[in-house]
Amino acid sequence: MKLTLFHYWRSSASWRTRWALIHKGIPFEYRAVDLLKGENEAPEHRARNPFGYVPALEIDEGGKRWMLTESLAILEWLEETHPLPSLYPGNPRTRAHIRQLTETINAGTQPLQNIGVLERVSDQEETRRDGPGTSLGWAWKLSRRFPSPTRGGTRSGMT
Ligand SMILES: N[C@@H](CCC(=O)N[C@@H](CS)C(=O)NCC(=O)O)C(=O)O
Repeated sequence: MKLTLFHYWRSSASWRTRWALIHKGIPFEYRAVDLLKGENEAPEHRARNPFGYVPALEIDEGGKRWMLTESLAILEWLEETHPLPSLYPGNPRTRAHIRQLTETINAGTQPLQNIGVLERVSDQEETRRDGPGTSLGWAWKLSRRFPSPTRGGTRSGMT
């Protein structure tokens, strides 16, 4: 089996897949997709992932190639195909907390920092231009715009 990871060095979603591959000692090739140059919008990357996101893992099983996207799906596939060393130490309660944290980051925080989101929603020219460099500050502001059922209807859950 040959694995090729399409990634970007500043991408947190890419980072967790690189970490898992290295933690498990699985050989793979890197192929950089420069998000700041818009290489993720190119047709060849859209063919790998129609959303134009990284990471994307190409899996070549004896000439039969398929793509897997979504970093958490990649982690789960790696865990099932290469169980040791596990990504999830401890007991079921500890593992549940690890999954809780990953979900908080993956679904609740990271999407607000995406270049595409920043370009569309920011009312600050600097934020639109510098995107990831100012994204945490912008994510904070954005999170305060939306009501949250868990915080008395005044803030989002991430604050
Ligand atoms: N839920 C996806 C998120 C992937 C994602 O948002 N990747 C970002 C980099 S961390 C990206 O490719 N952004 C490009 C853009 O916003 O145009 C995953 O976990 O793989």
